[in-house]
Amino acid sequence: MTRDIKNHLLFEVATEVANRVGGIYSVLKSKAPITVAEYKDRYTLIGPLSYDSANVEVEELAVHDPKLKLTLDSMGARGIKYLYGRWLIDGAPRVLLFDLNSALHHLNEWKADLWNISGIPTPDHDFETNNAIILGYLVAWFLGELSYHDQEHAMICHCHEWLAGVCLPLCRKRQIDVTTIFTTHATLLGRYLCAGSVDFYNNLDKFDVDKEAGKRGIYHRYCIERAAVHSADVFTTVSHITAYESEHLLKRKPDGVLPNGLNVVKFQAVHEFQNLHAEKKEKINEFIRGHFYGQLDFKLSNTLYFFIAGRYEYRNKGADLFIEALARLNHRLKESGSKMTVVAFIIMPAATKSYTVETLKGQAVIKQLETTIKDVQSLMGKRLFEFCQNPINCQSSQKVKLPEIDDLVKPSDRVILKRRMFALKRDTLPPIVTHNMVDDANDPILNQIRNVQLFNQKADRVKIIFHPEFLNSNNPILGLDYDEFVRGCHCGIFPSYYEPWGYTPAECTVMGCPSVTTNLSGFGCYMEDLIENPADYGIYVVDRRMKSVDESIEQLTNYMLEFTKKSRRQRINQRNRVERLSDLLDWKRMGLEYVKARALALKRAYPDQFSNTKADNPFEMDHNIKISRPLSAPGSPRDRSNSLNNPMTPGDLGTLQENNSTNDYFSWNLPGERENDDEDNTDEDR
Ligand code: G6P
Ligand code: 1S3
Repeated sequence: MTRDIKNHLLFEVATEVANRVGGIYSVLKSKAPITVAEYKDRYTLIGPLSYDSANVEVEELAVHDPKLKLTLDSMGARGIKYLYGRWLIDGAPRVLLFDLNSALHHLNEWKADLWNISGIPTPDHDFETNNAIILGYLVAWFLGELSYHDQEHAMICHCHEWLAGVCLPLCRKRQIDVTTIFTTHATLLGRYLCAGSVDFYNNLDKFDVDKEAGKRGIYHRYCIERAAVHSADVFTTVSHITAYESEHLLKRKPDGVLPNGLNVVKFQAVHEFQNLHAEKKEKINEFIRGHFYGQLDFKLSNTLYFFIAGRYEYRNKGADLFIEALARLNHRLKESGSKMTVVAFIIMPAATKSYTVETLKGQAVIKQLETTIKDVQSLMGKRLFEFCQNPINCQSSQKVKLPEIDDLVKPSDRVILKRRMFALKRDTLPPIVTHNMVDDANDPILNQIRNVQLFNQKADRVKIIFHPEFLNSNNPILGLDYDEFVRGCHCGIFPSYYEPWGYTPAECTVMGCPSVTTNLSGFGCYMEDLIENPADYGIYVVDRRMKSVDESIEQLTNYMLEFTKKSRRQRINQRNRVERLSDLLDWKRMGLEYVKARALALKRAYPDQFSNTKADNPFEMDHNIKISRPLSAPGSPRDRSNSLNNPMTPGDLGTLQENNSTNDYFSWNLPGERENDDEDNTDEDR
């Protein structure tokens, strides 16, 4: 059958559509503007309907397209409930959310079918898998009906993660006329194995995958993931390192890499984001004054804020390495008599009961002191005014009397000031953790802090604050949203062991905050591939691949130590350089990889409509150019890539297995976009 491939329809399927859970939500949401710009209403995101989040994130729309209406009416007539609408985010993409409960009565029938067609077993008690099956069967039902009613357009179904992957073997088995893409954002086995204590990367080719999955009780999930991988027309992942992992654990070499981008909002002038740093740092300073009340014997102007943030996966996200390196840094700073203090924040949500009394008290006593000082200041101002305007104090130009301190600060003021200062006395050390933990004694982060004895002692040059909850601006002790907090900090430290991509250092980059990442994270590898020496641009890559654990910790310690030796001027310069890399992470650039994947999917389904020369493979490229060291007023990295015919994108570093023509399929620009608008890269040393 001949379908219109140029005006094809695109469906992206995921469980995090209009439903914030983790990284995939960020991918879909931040990518929406460029996908909608390319597809308009030919793009629809499909997922399960979560009433709580859909109520606030989705506006219902009437279904106007007659073929879509026929399809949905027919499903509706058989009891399937859904919400069709507009996701209220930038780009406002269309969404189709299925109420999984409305199809629950089909579950056993569909499980039996899945077993019959693919031999995938499904135990009763696994709620997540049950939902994945219902979603998969509903999507396959929808695509089957739609491709029957709409025989004009080609269709691409792009599924993210195993939870949204069940429809793929079904589409293949039922020979539904759609072409499919599967993207894995992490492998099931990879995540489980790394969280244990295996030497993962050196044994990737040796794992008995079925046995390992069975041992961890995830064999059925693994089967779904593997079936999705092998039935998709195009298989992709988010980084080269995860591509390598997928090849071994899922037994298919990915066709390409689709790295994650961000919606980069650039300021008109460089100094604006520098001002924001100073403004947000002052907010963190306020918190620190409260937290360290009575013991603030270090200068805030000589204090650096480091942080790690993310899901609480102690080993996978590198919290273990971070704490050990902080202990070594503390030792070195003390030994060298450094005047710098490092406050290290750990922002990882864990089960908690409430804020600790000591944490709340710290903020309260400092606020009281501040209020009292403001009151006394105002009284002193009035008294000073009265004193100066009184003619007795200025009888002639030779006889001018200026006020003594006692004329301005009265005994009652002294009493209240003394009371406030007494309230600042404390016998205890400033707390390590801001909350009462549900399981304090067994918490891995707290136990590691106990091991290395970083207890916020006076002599310590490294202080630790563990905030086991994500930040938000309504937080009573540290009232900042996460992005404001990042802007106020000096360096993000993300020494992950398992990190298919890693949004945290990427977010730091677009906000002009230097960061530490690793060569086991997709982001770190991407930066190493693209930039000759990422450290020059404030991206420090810890080698966790070729070095022993001890050597990696040493490298991280040295990076942090070097950072503490930088002057303010050097830190300002470095922030400018980091921020200049944000174009590399913009979806306007990263989105090209998605375009290539879709081109390949169409080509595999409709080969006759594409040319077939090797040079035309969209994931292959002739040039491999690295961004060189920054000059004191360097051009934007974009300058280099713009000199090429095609801008270099991450997939260009990989190889694909099949020929495809970039010219066949992608040549698009966002409306009103200029190619060459570098203007703000000149004032580094101002
Ligand atoms: C920004 C501000 C400067 C401030 C600096 C502090 O660049 O524009 O006015 O001096 O931040 O930087 P620091 O690294 O010491 O926090
Ligand atoms: C995954 O989420 P995670 O933090 O469990 O997907 C993210 C989006 O692709 C990715 O950035 C991250 O590395 C993966 O690990």
